[in-house]
Amino acid sequence: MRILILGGDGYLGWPTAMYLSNTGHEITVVDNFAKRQWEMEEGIEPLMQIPPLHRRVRHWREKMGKTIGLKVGDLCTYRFVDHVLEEFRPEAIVHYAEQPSAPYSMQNRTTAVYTQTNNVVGTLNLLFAMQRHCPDAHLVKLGTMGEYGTPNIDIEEGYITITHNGRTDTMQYPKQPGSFYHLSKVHDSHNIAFACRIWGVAATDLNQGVVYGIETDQTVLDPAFQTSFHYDDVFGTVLNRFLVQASLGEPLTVYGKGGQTRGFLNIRDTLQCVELAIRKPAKPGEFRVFNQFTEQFSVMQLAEKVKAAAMRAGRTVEIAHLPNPRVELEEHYYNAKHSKLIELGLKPHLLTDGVLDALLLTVGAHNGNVHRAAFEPKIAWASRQQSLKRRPS
Ligand code: USQ
Repeated sequence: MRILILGGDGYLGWPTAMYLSNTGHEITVVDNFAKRQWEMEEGIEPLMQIPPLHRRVRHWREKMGKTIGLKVGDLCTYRFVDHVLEEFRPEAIVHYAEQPSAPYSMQNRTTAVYTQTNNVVGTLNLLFAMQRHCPDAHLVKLGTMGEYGTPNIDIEEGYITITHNGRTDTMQYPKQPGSFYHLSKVHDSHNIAFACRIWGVAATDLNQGVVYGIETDQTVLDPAFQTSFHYDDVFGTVLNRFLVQASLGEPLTVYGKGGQTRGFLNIRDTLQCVELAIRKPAKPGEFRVFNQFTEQFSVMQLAEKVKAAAMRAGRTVEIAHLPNPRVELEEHYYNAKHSKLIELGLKPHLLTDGVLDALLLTVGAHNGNVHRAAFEPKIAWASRQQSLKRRPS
C-alpha cells in the first residue's frame, strides 16, 4: 500500500516508517522538524543524538535497499498538505504529527495556544486535503487515552450506550482530559468524527496509552536507525524517565502519591497496532476508536517494578514522592476496556521482569549522555503551585 506517515522524524513516526517499509509498503514520511525546535527552546536533548531525517532515510535505502520518501513541511500550511496528498495519493495516512507533551502545553499561554493551533489546524487541513485528493484513504490518527481522563466508571472503547428518560442512544464516550495537549486530541477526535459523518471519511482513532521502550526490530539494525528517546520532564513519559533515573541510581520521581493509573504499551506494540489498523481498515463514513494499550499500572506500581529491576542489576534506588506539578487525581478508579486490537490479532509484549531488565540495560548504555537536571519537573499546571516557576507567556 501507499502509506503516508506524518511526523516521521519522531519517537514513534520513524520506527513506524521503517517497520512498514520493511513489510513491503511504499512509504513517504512528512515532518517539519518542530520537535527538534521545541527541544532547543526547552534546552533538552534526547538520550541519543539522532541523525537528521534526510540522512536516516538515505542510510535506510543504502543498507536495506528500500526507499522511504521524504517531504519537509508543516501541516498547518494548507498548500503543502494539499500538494503532498495530490502527488502521493496515499491509501492510508498515519498521523503522528502533533505536539505530544502535556507539560509543554501547560507551560504558558503561548505553548497552550501553539499546541492547540498546531494539532487542531494541522488535522483539519489534512481532512480537507483528503476529501479533495484521496477521499477513499484510511486515516489512522494517534489519539490518546488521556482524552477520557479518569472517570469513576469503566472506560469503554470510544462509545457508550446511554439510556436517558426512557430513550437509548450510543454516543462518543464523555471526555475529561487533563491538559491543553490532551484537549487538542479531543478536538481532533470531534473534527474527524464530523468529517466521517458528513464526507464519508474512513478513520481510526487510536487512543493510545503511555508508550515505553527504546528499541524495535529495525532500530537495532544500525545506530543510525535509533529513535528519539526522551527522559526529561517535558517529553519523557513516566516509565522511560524511571528507567533512566534508575540506571544512574537516582531517586524515581513519583509525582504525589503515585496512585495515578494509566494504560501502558511497549513501543513495539504501537507498530503492531498501527499495522493492524491499516490492514483491517475502518469502513467509509466510520469513525472507529481503539483503546491502544496492553496493561494498566499505577505510577507507584511502575516505580516498584523499576526499583526491583535495579536491585536485580545490583543497584539500590529510592522512590521519591515529589509535590505533584500537575492537577490530577492521585487515587482513583480506573478500568479501561481494550479488546478491539486484541480481537484484530495484537500479540502484546508485556512488561515482564525480563523486559524491564533488558530495558534498563539498553538505557544504561547511554548513561554518559544524561543531564540530571532534566529529572526535576519544572512546569506547574496551576499558578498557585508556587514551588515551581511559571514561564512567562
Ligand atoms: N508522572 C510521574 N513522574 C514522572 C512523570 C510522570 O509520577 O516523572 C506521572 C504523571 O503525573 C501522570 C503519569 O505519570 O500521572 C503519566 O505521565 P506521562 O508524562 O508519562 O504521560 P502523559 O502526560 O499522560 O502523556 C503521555 C504522552 C502523550 C500521550 C499520553 C497517553 O506524552 O503524548 O498522549 O502519555 S495517556 O497518558 O494515556 O493519555
